Amino acid sequence: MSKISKVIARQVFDSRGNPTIEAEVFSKNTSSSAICPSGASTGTFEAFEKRDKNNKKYLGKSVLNSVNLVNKIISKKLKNKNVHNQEKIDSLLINLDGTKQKTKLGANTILSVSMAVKKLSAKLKRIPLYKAFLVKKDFKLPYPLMNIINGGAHANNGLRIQEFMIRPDKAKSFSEAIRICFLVINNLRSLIKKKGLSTSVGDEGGFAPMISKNEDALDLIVKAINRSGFKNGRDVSICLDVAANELFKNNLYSIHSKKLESVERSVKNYVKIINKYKIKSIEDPFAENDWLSWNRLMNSIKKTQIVGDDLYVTNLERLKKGFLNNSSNAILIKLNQIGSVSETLEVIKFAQIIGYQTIISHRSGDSEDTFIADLAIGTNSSQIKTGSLSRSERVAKYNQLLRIEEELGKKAKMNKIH
Ligand code: 2PG
Ligand code: MG
Repeated sequence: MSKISKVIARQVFDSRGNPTIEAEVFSKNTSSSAICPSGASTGTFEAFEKRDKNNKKYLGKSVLNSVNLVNKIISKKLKNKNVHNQEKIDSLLINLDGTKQKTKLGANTILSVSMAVKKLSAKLKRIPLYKAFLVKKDFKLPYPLMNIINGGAHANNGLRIQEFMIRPDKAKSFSEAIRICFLVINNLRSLIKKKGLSTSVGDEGGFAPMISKNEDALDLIVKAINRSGFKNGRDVSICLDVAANELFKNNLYSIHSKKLESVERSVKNYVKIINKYKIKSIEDPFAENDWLSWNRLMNSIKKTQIVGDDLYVTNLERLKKGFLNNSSNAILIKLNQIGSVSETLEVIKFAQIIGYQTIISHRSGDSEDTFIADLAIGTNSSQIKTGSLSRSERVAKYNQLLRIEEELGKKAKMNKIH
């Protein structure tokens, strides 16, 4: 047994330059730290992100109260607790908070400590972090869902859809997966340049050219895939995150153009673009409470992966509801949507039992912390969504996966995607 001696926290900054919390957990002279990420297009049912609303010094965005909570209260509570008993530590923190959405302590406060505990436990056991989760052998690498064009709330170009991603289905290794994405991204950059558009990037590292039609973005991506010598829909697949919460008004949606349209029309248009662009995965095609429309889409498609993000918010109760409603066949996993490592693992376990694909995800405000790269492997998740091959906070996760692939050597295999 290794006992926690103290926990300290500090305010650091995320990739958007906003304050966030880093916790550091100590056991004698050894320590591990973790940084909490932060979303922009957040679901209503996500656990609460605590910020100092009244502190004008940081425009109400600082997390100094959370830092205080860790230093003054959480540290005392966790002192002498066994660092290897993650579930016990997480439930202590959850009970200390005592609210449904972690509004008292803040999910960001709790999660930073929870992740740091997990890291310290692995460090003290002298095992790599990816070996400290659910899978104990036959580790598999996830396919990257690489976000190469940013729109929606992550850019200011007017694109309806938030994320246009590619998945290198042809890849037989993770390094090959990255090479394929690298080629497509470089060809995409040339194509965007040729059009006289900006090649600057959005929050998640994808290009954010001033185009506003979804189909223009999709055409550019298909061209880039072809130019790279790959076949769209076979070697490389296009995947989308619509983030439809942001495009929902009076039971109508403005997904396919600025004009609001009925669910029926939206479904028809989805089927159209799925066929035309051989789209393999769509995340949040409808709003977080519009269960019926999700089911409608599921009944209208055959093979497409339908991913619940804002719909489930990594919450077991919502996932169960979605399963009964046949809302999707995959779930996006974000640690800070629920606020602790143990609860996240519970959701992943359940999702895999019911046959859902699990996709581990970053947030649009992220950091140099690479926890999710290890989590993807350690939970046998088939995919990871962590931005483009640009911006160090995104690339850090890919680099960590490359390191793990190297460490696994000949035993390294890619996961399966259906
Ligand atoms: C999403 C995420 C991550 P945000 O919607 O899936 O890409 O964005 O962190 O802004 O919620
Ligand atoms: Mg999403």
